[in-house]
Amino acid sequence: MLKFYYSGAPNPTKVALFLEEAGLEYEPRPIDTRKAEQFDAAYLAINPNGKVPAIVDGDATVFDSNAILLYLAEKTGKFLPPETLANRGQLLSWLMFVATGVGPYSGQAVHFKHFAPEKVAYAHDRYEFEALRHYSVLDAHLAGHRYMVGETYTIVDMDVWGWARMIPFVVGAEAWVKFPNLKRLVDEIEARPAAQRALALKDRFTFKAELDDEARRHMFKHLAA
Ligand SMILES: N[C@@H](CCC(=O)N[C@@H](CS)C(=O)NCC(=O)O)C(=O)O
Repeated sequence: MLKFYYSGAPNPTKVALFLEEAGLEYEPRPIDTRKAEQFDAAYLAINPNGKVPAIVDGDATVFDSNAILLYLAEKTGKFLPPETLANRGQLLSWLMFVATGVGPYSGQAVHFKHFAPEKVAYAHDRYEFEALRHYSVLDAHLAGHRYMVGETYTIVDMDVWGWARMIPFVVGAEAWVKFPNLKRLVDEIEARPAAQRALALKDRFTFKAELDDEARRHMFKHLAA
């Protein structure tokens, strides 16, 4: 059975959404990143980048949430737009946009807003600005389209949901006022039973809650370097 290595963080949660939407059978394998389980040798053999999510599906090993979404969609034929070159171009463009823009800028915005041991105004402002700018690109696109690609619910919407649902934590809840179209999509997805099951997955195991010195040592390795 497909093994899903995950935590309750945004990138694993979008893969959980696909697995639940597609009704695929899978074995959840919790990786507690605050206890350094992402650096166990056995896990590094699956994801050499030492992050979640990853999957092992028979003899296929896939890491990085965006690669996993594309792999699973192609494997099942589910949650892809109608098969045209134009749709394929849009699908790849938006997937890469989330992978290289929305995800990393949101992650760094969270780091400098909530977790950095010292307040660095320049870094905080830059990443918050860029996270907001990326969300505004999504919002503008969704002003003219119900979904991100091809007017059907696809893996790109799941990909967007993974981070956009975290907007209050990333840049502050007041930002929703600026992104009514993105909020509409997030609310629509969040109301789906599959999304509720994906969100509940983290509660099946106990993950370490405290971001204490031990967790910081594992997750912010540059502090020791
Ligand atoms: N590009 C990767 C990023 C994965 C990532 O940053 N995962 C975070 C959780 S959302 C993680 O594993 N953090 C633990 C750590 O950095 O040690 C993806 O989209 O899967």
